[in-house]
Amino acid sequence: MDSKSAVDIDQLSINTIRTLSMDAVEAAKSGHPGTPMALAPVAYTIWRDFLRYDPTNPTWPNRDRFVLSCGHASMLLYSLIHLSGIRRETAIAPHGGVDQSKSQEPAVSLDDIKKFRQLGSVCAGHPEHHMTSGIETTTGPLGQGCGNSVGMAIAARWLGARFNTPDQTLFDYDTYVLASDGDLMEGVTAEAASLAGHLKLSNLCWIYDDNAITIEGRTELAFSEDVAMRFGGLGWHVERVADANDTVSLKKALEGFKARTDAPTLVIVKSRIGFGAPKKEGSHEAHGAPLGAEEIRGAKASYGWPVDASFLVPEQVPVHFQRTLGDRGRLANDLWQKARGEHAQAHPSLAHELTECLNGRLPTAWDTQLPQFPTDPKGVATRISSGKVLSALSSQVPWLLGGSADLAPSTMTLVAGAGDFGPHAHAGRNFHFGIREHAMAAACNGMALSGLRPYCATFFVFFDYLKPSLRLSAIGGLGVIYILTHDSIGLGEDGPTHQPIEQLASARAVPGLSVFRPGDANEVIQMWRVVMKRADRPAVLVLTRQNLPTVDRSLMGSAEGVSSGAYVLLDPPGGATPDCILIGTGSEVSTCVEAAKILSQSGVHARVVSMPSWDLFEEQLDSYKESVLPTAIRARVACEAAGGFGWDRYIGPLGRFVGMKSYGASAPAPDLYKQFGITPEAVANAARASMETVQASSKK
Ligand SMILES: Cc1ncc(C[n+]2csc(CCOP(=O)(O)OP(=O)(O)O)c2C)c(N)n1
Ligand SMILES: [Mg+2]
Repeated sequence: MDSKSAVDIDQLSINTIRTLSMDAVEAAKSGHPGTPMALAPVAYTIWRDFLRYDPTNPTWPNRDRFVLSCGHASMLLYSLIHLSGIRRETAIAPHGGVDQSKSQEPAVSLDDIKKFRQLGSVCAGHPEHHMTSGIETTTGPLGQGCGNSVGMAIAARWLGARFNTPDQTLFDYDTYVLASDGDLMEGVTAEAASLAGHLKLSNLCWIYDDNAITIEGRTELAFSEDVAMRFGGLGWHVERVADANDTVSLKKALEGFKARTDAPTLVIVKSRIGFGAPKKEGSHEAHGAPLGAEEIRGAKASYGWPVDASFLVPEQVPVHFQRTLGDRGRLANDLWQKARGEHAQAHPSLAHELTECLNGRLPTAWDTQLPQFPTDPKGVATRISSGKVLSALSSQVPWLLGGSADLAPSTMTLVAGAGDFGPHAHAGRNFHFGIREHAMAAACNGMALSGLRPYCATFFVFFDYLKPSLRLSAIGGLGVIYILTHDSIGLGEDGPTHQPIEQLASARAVPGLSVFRPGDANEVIQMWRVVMKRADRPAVLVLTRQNLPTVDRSLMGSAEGVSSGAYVLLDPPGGATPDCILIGTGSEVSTCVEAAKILSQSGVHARVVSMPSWDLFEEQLDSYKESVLPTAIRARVACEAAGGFGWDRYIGPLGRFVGMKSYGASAPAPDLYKQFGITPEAVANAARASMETVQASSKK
């Protein structure tokens, strides 16, 4: 190809991305055309010259990652996926293990693009990872993609340290991110950038679209910091490109990234939103609405494009993507597969471990080291029993790794002997995320997307600090394990700012999230068993600071009942029909057991149900649910040291809730339980009251 036609094909490719994006938004009558138009040359340069990506094998484990953090520019990504011919992959092996199916179907066809933003389309309004091959992570909430990318870069380092050998480099991928003003303004990005700078993640490159425009207008309305200086201060290497259309300078800047070995890179690129649109270029009007026929014709004319053609893909453009990105990616993938074969020959057990990890399976011996917890009236805090279980699991599952937001000594998440992950220690499995809960969760999403099984930990009250990323774990079906301790007023003296009230209801309201509040050490073991087997959804483990008695299982229901979400812990002696049901979770299970004893002294037969997980209980057959909570027994009490929101569904209109109606207070835990009336006596009284209500209502 001579240099003239080389220029032409570049321009043709860039303009194809632009026009596809404009046309799709126009057809959908909604969407964000301006940023794809402006960033087309940037994305194109990355994909043409840098990205190691095999479109025929989009889950190849050592592929470079491309993250569109400004997910509103989704048409940019769909255009790239379409033009580069990424195949649709049904992920039998979610992280590019051995068995993924090799479909010949495109992940995004031109027809799909024509159905942008319509029901059932693979081209959703914002990119959704679980829906479409080629989308590395779900983005749209600004800042999340930036946070995820730090986890992806961490995973590349960890996988490299674990599986590379002197002869075979199996993991050395880079992660590229496109980020907008909104991304850079979000707090999670600041946390993530700080962490990445500290960890010297030189395999991470963010490209900042410095277009000086957001929805309300020019960024000078709200954003006047010196971004380069900020990132310099965070330990990043900073490159600048004065014009997004200058692909030569872009290439140089990206080469600057490739050359760095000691810092992540930020490339600040000045662009004009809606590039080429006669009236809307450079204006916030190009951000989030169709351009309109007139502007589209004008923009197409300025590109030298047939003004009346829509969804036009010149046939040489996909061919060009094949010859650049495609050929480079296929070659790299072929070499990698060869290296993996040699790796398997030379290091069979390591290779086996890698296969298990990438296939999302548990090693055969994963649960062989689990501790046993004998009956103990004084008991142990669930954060402590959980820490023991975590250590036992870690010893068998190398890719179970994580850490806390500076609370490991409290959350019991430091695994002895597992080593620390740090700027120069990539094999470590204890992560120190710093006091950055939000970025911790966002990074864990990125780690989960890379084949690892991450956990992260903090106090339960700071659930709210990480919630936006947790929500994306749930939307994307990512098996991040959230270990959240100090779960109620039971934490005591730290007072109301640290005592969760509404967090349980809030967690239970998240679709696709498992929430557990185990009642004793043996429930903790069973909870972990369930969680480890469900890598396709996130889990929140709500654990106590204070000791809980370890229940005598020879007298009570087996803790295996945890796997059904709720189970009968204790029934009245002699098979008597219960007069009432007391439902407890976590620390209040033993309160309910004590209440049952009190009631029995006055001849009232109570059933005690331990209900560690609502969502798991909801998954059970109706017949099982009926066996635990028989409809006929309407006198019910739920006891939980939290707000009562949502409990009506289990206690019904005649039941009572014993728990918190306000924020807590600063005092020793036993005083607080008395102060707020969460005691066996209160539960017993509530049961009597509920029984009276039932009686009164049946007389009516
Ligand atoms: C967390 C979050 N807050 C708000 C929004 C709504 N929103 C979408 S894009 C955007 C800002 C647009 O400006 P910028 O990020 O610079 O993107 P550009 O228009 O330049 O592409 C906002 C506020 C969002 N997607 N995520
Ligand atoms: Mg902007």
